[in-house]
Amino acid sequence: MPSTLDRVSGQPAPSEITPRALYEGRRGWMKRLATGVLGSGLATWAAREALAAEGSAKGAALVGAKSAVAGAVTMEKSTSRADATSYNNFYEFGTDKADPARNAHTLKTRPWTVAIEGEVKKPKIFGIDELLKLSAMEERIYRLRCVEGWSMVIPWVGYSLAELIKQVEPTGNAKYLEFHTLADPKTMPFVGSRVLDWPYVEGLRIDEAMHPLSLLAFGMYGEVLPNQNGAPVRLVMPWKYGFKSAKSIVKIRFVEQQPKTAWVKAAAQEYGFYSNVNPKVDHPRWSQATERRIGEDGVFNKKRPTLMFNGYEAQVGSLYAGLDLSKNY
Ligand SMILES: Nc1nc2c(c(=O)[nH]1)N[C@H]1C(S)=C(S)[C@@H](COP(=O)(O)O)O[C@H]1N2
Ligand SMILES: [Mo]
Repeated sequence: MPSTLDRVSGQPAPSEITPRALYEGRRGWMKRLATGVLGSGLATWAAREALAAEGSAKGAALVGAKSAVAGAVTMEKSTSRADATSYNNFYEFGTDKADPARNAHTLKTRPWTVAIEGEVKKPKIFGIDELLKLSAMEERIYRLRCVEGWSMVIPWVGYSLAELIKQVEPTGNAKYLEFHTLADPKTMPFVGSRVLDWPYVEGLRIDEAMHPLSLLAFGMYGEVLPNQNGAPVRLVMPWKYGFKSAKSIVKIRFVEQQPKTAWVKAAAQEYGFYSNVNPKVDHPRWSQATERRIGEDGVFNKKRPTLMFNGYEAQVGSLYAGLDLSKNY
């Protein structure tokens, strides 16, 4: 059966997604990278098709019991593992969708620590094996909606971020969490490029972070996370645009002020702090009313209606009562 992956579909080009100045900065960077394939869109699609066909090597098993958290297991058909592990955004490894699968083999996921700092009574540096044992693993099947207009359905393995937060006992001053991800120029070829101000920093309000749907993920499809999907530990925020779901986390700071996230620094008028999925608030350069489900839609189609809070409104809507969502995008 031919792959149903989009080839020249409504996917915005990187030049549309990234602000022009940054894009031009990246163009310079890309010219300096002497890798024939990067320049050619067609070659890149072909490379990704090949990666998808191969499938990335299977990882060690990591299974979880079906989550009992309300809304955590959608009945929608999951995206194929091949697509979810070959069509990625992980800008530390490149800006084309095929780059992470091609380049992230250099990421060293052992040893790995996650430092918990700031406004907590029990700051601590957790080793990854300790984190893996901190709470029972659950399987959660979430929709993932990228701000670019595509979506997937992915079976993750992990536990609620709240389990980790409870262990470190936030102080009364902890209003926000700031997530720092690895920025290692030796193993990540685009760290040092001007695409973003590295490290990739993300943030959440503490009540958002404590919500039972906020997931600390270690695996997907019943296996440990492939590097390109954010090994060994990442966030998954199903009601927010995908870029809030920071990959390969090394530090979590509890802070009083709203964090300056990498995307807000890059283009605050396009990517807000909240970034809740919202079909009624368009991106300044494209509509957010509909989306393309990867592996499902035709080549040029973007026909699925996007749902308020990505379909998690019943669970998370109350977090935003009284907040003007068109101003707090
Ligand atoms: N560190 C880091 N995390 C990141 C990104 C990134 O570039 N760097 N991209 C984000 C974006 S835009 C999306 S859509 C999701 C994609 O996750 P997936 O590749 O596992 O589907 O990861 C997010 N997390
Ligand atoms: Mo994204």
